[in-house]
Amino acid sequence: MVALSTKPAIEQFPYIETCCTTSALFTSTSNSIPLIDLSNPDSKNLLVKACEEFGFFKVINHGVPLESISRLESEAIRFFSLPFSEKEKSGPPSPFGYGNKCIGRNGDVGWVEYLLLNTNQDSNSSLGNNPDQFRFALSEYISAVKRMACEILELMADGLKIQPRNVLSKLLMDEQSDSVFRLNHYPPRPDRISNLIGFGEHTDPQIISVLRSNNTSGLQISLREGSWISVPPDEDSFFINVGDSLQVLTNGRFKSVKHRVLANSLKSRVSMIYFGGPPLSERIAPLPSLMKNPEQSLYKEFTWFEYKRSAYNSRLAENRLMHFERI
Ligand code: GA4
Repeated sequence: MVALSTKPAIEQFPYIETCCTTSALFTSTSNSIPLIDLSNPDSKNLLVKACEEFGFFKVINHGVPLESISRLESEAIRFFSLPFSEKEKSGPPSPFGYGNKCIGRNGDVGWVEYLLLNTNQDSNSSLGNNPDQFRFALSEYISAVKRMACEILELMADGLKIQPRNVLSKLLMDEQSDSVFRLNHYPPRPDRISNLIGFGEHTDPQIISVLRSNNTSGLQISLREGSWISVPPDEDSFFINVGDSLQVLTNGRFKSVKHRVLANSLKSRVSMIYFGGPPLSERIAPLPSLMKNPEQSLYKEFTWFEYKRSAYNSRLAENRLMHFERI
């Protein structure tokens, strides 16, 4: 049994409003979430379409070995099952480490506990009682998922007909790539509470996010017109999000997807997410091959460092790109 610490009190947690369009909130539209088979020769075009329409899709035939997925999931479950006093030794997240209920540093809370890790540096923080085994599982999984993310970014470049095909993937391959890894545990919701928010609505600031979860539901994505759709869980597949930086790199052609997690289940949800980011000094601007002239850029000039600093100073639900749009 995994216990969360006692504060903040349950009354302080955000809920979703169910007064108006409950059916729209919970309509199961599994058919409409794009499914991309990476072994399909047409996947490059399907990827582009999915990124333009949803900023989100599900991937099969991804090449990530199932053993590395289940090895890391077991390590994550082992870690989250430790007594709170043990897990606390890996926190607080500043920004890396163990966090419980508090997300970021600006007052956001959710029914979640998590571990945030830097993918490029060996963290000094303690990682439970078998840290070497945990670190091995992490590095094996992150390498495989990063490879898949790069393959997807190269297929996107092919689909967009831009050269060289590693124009996006090189940002993740760079030794200085500022990528992050997150393990989330959403404990079952308390009996008396429904519609509890696990992780509030937001877009991811990075280029691309690769998510895998166990078979517990909770993830929802927002469609352009503002309704939310539930994403049926699938532990054998990966879900890919377009991040804010990819929206800018494609001059708004790809949409970074707003998403959230409801801790609405009686089962625990465990998710693992790789957030592929560029080096801090990288200039984030529309790729020249996607514009006729620089005047067409929808965004002001900025580096990833500047965007990240602004993101970390914001609340989760804020529209962070707004401050970087050209008027
Ligand atoms: C969202 C994507 C990643 O989970 C994350 C999050 C980060 C955090 O948990 O510390 C942020 C959030 C995320 C965006 C706005 C800021 C920063 C919480 C928050 C309120 C690790 C990231 O890079 O940005």
